Amino acid sequence: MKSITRARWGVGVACLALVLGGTTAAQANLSGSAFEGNDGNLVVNTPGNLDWANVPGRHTGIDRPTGQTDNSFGQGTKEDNAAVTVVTGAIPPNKNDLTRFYEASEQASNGDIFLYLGWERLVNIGNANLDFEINQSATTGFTGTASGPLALNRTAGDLLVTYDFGGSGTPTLGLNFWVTSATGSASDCFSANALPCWGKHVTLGSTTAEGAVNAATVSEPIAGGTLTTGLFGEASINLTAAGVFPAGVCEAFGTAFAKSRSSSSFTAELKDFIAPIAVNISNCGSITINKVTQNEPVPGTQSFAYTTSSNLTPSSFTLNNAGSRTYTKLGSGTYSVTEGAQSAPWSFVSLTCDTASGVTITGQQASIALGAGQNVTCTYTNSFTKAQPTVATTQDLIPNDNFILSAGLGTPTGSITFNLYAPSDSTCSGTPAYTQTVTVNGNATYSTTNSAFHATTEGTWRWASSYTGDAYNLPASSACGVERFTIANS
Ligand SMILES: [Ca+2]
Ligand SMILES: [Ca+2]
Ligand SMILES: [Ca+2]
Repeated sequence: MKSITRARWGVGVACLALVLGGTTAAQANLSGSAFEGNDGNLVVNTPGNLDWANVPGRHTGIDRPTGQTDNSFGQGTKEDNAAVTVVTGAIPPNKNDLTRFYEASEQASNGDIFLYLGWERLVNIGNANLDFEINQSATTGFTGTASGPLALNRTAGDLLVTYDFGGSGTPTLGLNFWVTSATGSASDCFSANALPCWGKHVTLGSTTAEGAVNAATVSEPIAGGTLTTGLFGEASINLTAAGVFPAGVCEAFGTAFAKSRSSSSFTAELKDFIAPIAVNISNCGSITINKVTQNEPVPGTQSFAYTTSSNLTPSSFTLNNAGSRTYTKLGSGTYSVTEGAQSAPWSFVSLTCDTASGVTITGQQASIALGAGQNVTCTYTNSFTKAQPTVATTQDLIPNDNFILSAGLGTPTGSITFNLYAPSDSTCSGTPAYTQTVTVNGNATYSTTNSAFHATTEGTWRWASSYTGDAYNLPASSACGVERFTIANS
């Protein structure tokens, strides 16, 4: 039903265009837009305005180099064909050889969605008849290097912007919607006699759209260089005024491509194309949730579950104590966003949203009746009570010992064994807790080199060390516990 409504509306606009078409005030932007869409150049002429050189969100499609590797539609492909064939080879000299196209879109402060389109061609052959196809979904495999058969992935409501320039004067801009058996009947087709097809053609009037082709050499600030007369065309379209975005309905177009027609006839053969690029033309709103924790910083993360009553995606996520998350491309509808249960020491402080329009806040829940194109930002604030950490300590030490060998005859040899006994062995008679043997070479002080054994058991630890003696010296020992230390934890 939607497409039928659009088709009827289009008839009225077509009549209107006949009246207004010749009276378009040159170089005035569309009402509500700052884009210089009909001055036939790419640079800003009036400070504060936008043009291709500075428009935000500009997307660029670049064709393959002209010549034998350029690809185009072949075998009589026409606009209504969803099944197309891609061939390679030079574009015939009497057909438009596209080189690049530009796209940008924005939502004006009055809520209207504006679409800006630009094209460039290699040679000025006079007429320029081309179309921009703008689809909701991408076609798999439709890339700059595609060749052979291709099935264009068209969805009901997809857009075809027609751009017909007769070689001088103002281009004629038009719009068709893709119609399927789910949204219309064969009588809704503009040219074809079977579904699916492009629906009734709407000629866009001067309050809805404007465009121009360069009538003199202009600079090309994006690609560099200049473009001589007739090599550049642009258009600015108020898609909302053109009926693309019916009130209260969220729609999003994600891909666009440009193609040249052989003549001004809608059913003329398609020739050159520039492969699709990703775009983001949408009237869909968004909900942004900010999470604020008072008295930051706080280590760790806290989880919040957001319950939803409709297609809020994702349905849940984890935020840091301070963080934000934006849900985009939401249709009109009511969304419920709820902070999950707070457990001690966390406590809920407040929930606010930046607009009261359509928003009802109950406790920790925001119920948002989101209108198409409406953006709402909500902020949760919570707080926490500082925790009192508990403390426990343990001590250990790494023991070492010295053995001073003196008064030995000659240069004593042999070895010294150091033994350390745990507190449970007060007579140094069992197995040592730690032992080390060092080689003796003369009268000197010998030391252990322990760095790994830790004494931790509470009580008194005892050393007992002994020298082996040699051919000139008798053995010698230190008595058990002459050297000792005590670990006390209380
Ligand atoms: Ca311009
Ligand atoms: Ca300009
Ligand atoms: Ca091409």
